[in-house]
Amino acid sequence: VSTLIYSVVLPAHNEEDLLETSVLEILKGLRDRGDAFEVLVVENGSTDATVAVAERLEREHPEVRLLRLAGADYGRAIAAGLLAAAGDVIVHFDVDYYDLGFLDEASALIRSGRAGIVLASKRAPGARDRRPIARRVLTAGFTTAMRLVLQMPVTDSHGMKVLSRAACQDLARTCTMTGSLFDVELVLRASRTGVAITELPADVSELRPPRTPVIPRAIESGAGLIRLRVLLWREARQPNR
Ligand SMILES: Nc1nc2c(ncn2[C@@H]2O[C@H](COP(=O)(O)OP(=O)(O)OP(=O)(O)O)[C@@H](O)[C@H]2O)c(=O)[nH]1
Ligand SMILES: [Mg+2]
Repeated sequence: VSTLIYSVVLPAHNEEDLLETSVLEILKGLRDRGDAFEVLVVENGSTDATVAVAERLEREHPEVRLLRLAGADYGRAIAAGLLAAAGDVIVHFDVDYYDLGFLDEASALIRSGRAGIVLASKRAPGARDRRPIARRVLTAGFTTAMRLVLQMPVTDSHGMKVLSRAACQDLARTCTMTGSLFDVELVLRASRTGVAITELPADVSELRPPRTPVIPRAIESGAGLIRLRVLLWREARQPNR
């Protein structure tokens, strides 16, 4: 069995238009770099041809593995990808947002042991966020809420990140939040257990316009934040649950 360096976890839901281009670009980038890797496409709940596209990619490229779960859920997909990953360095990309330059910089920090998680932050000094204004405002509000409600030690936990498998796989197993709150829970639990977390400024331009309207998105995030707050309070009161 060869030792994998990278596992790229790529959650995919209704991505028939972008999946192939994104996977091919990621494959090319990593093949050029020369380290052994796998790309885990984690699909759930798609109603378009995503599964057919992913199955074909899996047949044609030995590095591609498809995981399928029931029921659309971003958080559960990421969790499953982290748990299935065999590489020492886990890279979480989105189908519409990935950056091999970030992978290089972040994985150097992970491989040297200087960080356990490296986040691409849309809110860090020097970040460039070219998404629509409504998304940027939402992110700014969510960052403030995370810091106030959860004492979150970082400015952004969504989107691209690189993680040390040794530091994060057990943690991922303990995280129960679904949807977009999974990332928040993982980063928070990691910081609470002493995993070193570094943020690099992100340069974000997504490959397509947002798919969820901003108000439902804000409600989902806000409600999730409250659920996570309550979960952590309950845990603190019954530590041996
Ligand atoms: N497996 C899985 N992947 C998902 C799900 N929802 C989104 N994704 C994937 O997560 C990544 C980001 O999804 P987007 O729909 O672009 O979400 P976003 O950019 O956070 O939000 P929008 O601004 O609303 O588009 C993409 O790779 C999607 O395919 C889901 O329910 N299940
Ligand atoms: Mg998007």
